[in-house]
Amino acid sequence: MTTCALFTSYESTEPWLLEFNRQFPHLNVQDWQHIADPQQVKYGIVWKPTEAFFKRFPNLNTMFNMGAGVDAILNNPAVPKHIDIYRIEDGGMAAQMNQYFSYFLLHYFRDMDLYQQQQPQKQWRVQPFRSASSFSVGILGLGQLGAQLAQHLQSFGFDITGWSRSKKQLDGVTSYTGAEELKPFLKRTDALCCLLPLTPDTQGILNHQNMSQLPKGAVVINAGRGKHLVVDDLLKLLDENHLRGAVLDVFEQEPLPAEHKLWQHPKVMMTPHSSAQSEYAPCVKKIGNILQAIADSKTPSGLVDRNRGY
Ligand code: NDP
Ligand code: OXD
Repeated sequence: MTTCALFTSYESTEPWLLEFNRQFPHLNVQDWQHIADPQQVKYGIVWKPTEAFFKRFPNLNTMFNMGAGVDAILNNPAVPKHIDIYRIEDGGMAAQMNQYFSYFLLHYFRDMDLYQQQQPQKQWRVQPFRSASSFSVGILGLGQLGAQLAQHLQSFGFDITGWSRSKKQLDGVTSYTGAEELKPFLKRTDALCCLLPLTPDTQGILNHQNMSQLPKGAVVINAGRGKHLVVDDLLKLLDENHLRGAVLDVFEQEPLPAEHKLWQHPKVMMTPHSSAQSEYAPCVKKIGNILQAIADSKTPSGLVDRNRGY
């Protein structure tokens, strides 16, 4: 029987174990601390595993990251280099990202920030009409989450573009690729949505040089990783009124320290890394199906390319 060791750093393993048992009763998924014979364990199902986990299971050869982003696991020196890492593709997160970005994009597109400022002044003033097709939403990263967001946002009639490493053929989406197409992409983007993985190539991509290419009055929404953003560059562009506002879900240090200046900034809206969470049922289904594919000697998708960093 396949034994899998389950490790979670932020919550009880119980709901995951129940879901594995419900969907895949033939798999022996156990809390990592309760496994009687750690030597025979080859599979780990983890979120931010500690060194103790790898010490306990010296014969691991495959790991499932219980989230989409693998930056933490790839940067964890305790993770042996020979282990195959699979990540969660979608796992219920795409629908949540669609809700999250829709909410904030409509906030700005329908001038809710301006009406919020008008209300305490008792100002009855209708902001000028703007057609949805003139509002350009640019998505950094057209992967599992970004591509589904690009499709979803079309129902609002926005002009949708995306930037990725490889060219995409997505209905209604203008695809930009590579460093040379970043500038033209940014120049036409009114709302920049970041859904990139954090890699050496993407770290700090939301910097002054790039964000100042956005048209005056643009907004930035970052749900990728905190290290994509250079916070001081963002604050400068907001304070100079080049940018209209920003929404941040992810931060270099999480939880964001109480003394951080971002908490107080009037043009910044923040959420505590809550834009999309791994959902038990779809994530367990993905992991179970990958284990089955491995057992059948098939090549499942979701294998992380360590050289690319995602
Ligand atoms: P994918 O790996 O499916 O997609 C990544 C996309 O980024 C791809 O389109 C890829 O291009 C593009 N990309 C990567 N590197 C570059 C580069 N150097 N230049 C241009 N494009 C690049 O990831 P997901 O969509 O599943 O997730 C994206 C990220 O979202 C995660 O890594 C994580 O950081 C974040 N996330 C945040 C959550 C939150 O709660 N805040 C929840 C879930 C995810 P190509 O297609 O050509 O390979
Ligand atoms: C993820 C996340 O990467 O929750 O899945 O950020």
